[in-house]
Amino acid sequence: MIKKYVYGSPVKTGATVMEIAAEGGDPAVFAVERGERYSFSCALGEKDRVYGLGEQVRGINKRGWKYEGWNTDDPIITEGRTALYASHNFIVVCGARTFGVFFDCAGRVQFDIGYTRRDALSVTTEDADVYLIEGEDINAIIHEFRTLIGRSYIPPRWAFGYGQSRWGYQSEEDIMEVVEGYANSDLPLDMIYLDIDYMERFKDFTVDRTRFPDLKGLAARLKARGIRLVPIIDAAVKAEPGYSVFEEGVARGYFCKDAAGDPFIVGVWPGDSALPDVLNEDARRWFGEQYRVLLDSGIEGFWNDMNEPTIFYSRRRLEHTIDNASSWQGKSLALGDYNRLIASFTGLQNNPLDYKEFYHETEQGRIVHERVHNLYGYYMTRSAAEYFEEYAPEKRFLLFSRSSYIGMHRYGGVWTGDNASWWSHILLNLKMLPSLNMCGFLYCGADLGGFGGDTTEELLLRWLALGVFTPLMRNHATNGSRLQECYRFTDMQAFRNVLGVRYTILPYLYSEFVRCALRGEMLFRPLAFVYDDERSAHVEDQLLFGDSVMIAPVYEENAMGRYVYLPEEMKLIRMKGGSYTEEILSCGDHFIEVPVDEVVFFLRPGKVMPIAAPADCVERMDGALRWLQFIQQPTAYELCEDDGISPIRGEECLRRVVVEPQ
Ligand code: MIG
Repeated sequence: MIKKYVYGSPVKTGATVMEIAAEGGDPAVFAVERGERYSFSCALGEKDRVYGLGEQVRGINKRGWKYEGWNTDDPIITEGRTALYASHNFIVVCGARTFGVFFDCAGRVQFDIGYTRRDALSVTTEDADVYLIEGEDINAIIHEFRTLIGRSYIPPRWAFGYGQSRWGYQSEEDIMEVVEGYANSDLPLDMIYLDIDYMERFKDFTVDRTRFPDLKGLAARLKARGIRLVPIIDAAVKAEPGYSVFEEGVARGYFCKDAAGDPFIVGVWPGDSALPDVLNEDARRWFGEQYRVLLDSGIEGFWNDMNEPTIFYSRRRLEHTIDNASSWQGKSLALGDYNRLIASFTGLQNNPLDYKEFYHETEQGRIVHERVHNLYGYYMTRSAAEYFEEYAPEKRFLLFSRSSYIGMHRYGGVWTGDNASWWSHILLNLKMLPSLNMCGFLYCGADLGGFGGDTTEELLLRWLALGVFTPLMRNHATNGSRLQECYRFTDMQAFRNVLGVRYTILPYLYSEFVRCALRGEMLFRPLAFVYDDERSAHVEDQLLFGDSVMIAPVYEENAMGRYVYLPEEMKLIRMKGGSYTEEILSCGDHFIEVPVDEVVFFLRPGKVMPIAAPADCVERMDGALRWLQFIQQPTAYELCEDDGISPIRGEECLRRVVVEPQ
């Protein structure tokens, strides 16, 4: 049951798809205070757990820390952070009383979940629609919430293959080197990503002709080999006379404007740039249409970046800062002055004051950016998705974004931004999966191998052994870091084994994904959502993956394996490429040895899992199925059978197959 409460006059965010009449009064679970902000608080019982918040730091159980809904580009992702690239303001309090609550507010939202006081929860918002969701148990509540926010995005089937990316591929030669590197080492590849270097001086929707003389030809040649090129699009458009996207946007008034009505100029990769006003319907349509030049070149997938939106500096603040700095010329600086001078420059990036200085022209009137900050990535991505639908209504496209807000899950997926080649980030990747799923984001993944810093062969292999389960499986790294394409390392057979598992389990991954999207279920669930025992309630490093499988990846360096808790008897599967061994393990704790060239997972009793033979790309899989099973009687499985490309409209694509015990 969902109840809606309205505080102030909130901006309509587009998060939900159901009209619900507002209740009077306040949600009974909270004490509500009205001041400059609204504050919602309640007690937390000793055993209460709190789930949700989608893309965030820390645990699956969010209790014990303070978090913020405020989309932020900051590539140092540590435990001390309170906000990442996305705001997913949905939580479920689970315990003596179990309820879900969604704070639909596009401005800053603060969550204090047992931080100030271990026994109290408090959330503060600006004007907001607040949805209280009650149900039989946590799964029912989440299902109800997913109905409220609408069906999740389903990418084409090829987007479930393995992809290689790197910031630094400069030219067609670089791309071909990667493609051949994978082919020569007999490693699979479905996607290769183009980062900002393919553009002409970082101008969106342009291609550098000297380094990529024939993008269309390249895309076609790669596609013939089963590989898709997936270019990046940045939020801001270079402010350059003669550049048609900029000139047209200015002429039509489609960029965000300052108080005087001029385009608000920010510095990002191309230098001075303007931000398309994606919250304005006409501007959004226009920005989406710009993707056409790349679609016409045969491109079928995109990743949208810098859409928090990131501001390295605003023109105005930079000028002011430079003036201020020059006023120190020839003077002696005391340490305090020196520190302030430095801070005036480092503080230019994503300065909160800049977000107060530009406006959106929306159907709901002119709105200062700060109030709708968290919607920018959502609407940038929506602009592309809505245009794709118009461009080729009979086709699904790959689309994912760095920044997001709930509601965007209907239009695209997410990657979780600039992680690092740290062991702790494998675990962080795992912990984010169920919370993202709760908020509707099913197509998601982290930069495998780590974005920042230098990876190692072992770290990459272990991370891939988690990545084989995540819908978006992409190896990506930053400029200047150690090269981390799989073929750069020594033990090729190990990489073949691990990547091969992805293709082997693909029929299962795809079927589970589509079913979860169609029915508003979670692909990754914490053990606590399925098992009632006290131990399961606290497991933070294992997950249910679909309905049949439990995963427990290794996330420590030089580990021989790891302890795994089995809440029930399960069948241990050790998989290398297309081959596997099985062993039944009893309920309880087990030390599982896991060599780096192997992927392990656990099949639940009464369950089956469709698998295939590995191939070098999704399109070349032969379609023959095998079944892993741990059953005593004939068991039904809902297999997704479609062409992998056409839009999925309903459950017709799911076919019930009965598997006989063997
Ligand atoms: O300021 O396009 O998160 O994946 O490689 C950095 C360059 C901009 C940030 C993205 C990352 C991408 C990088 N981008």
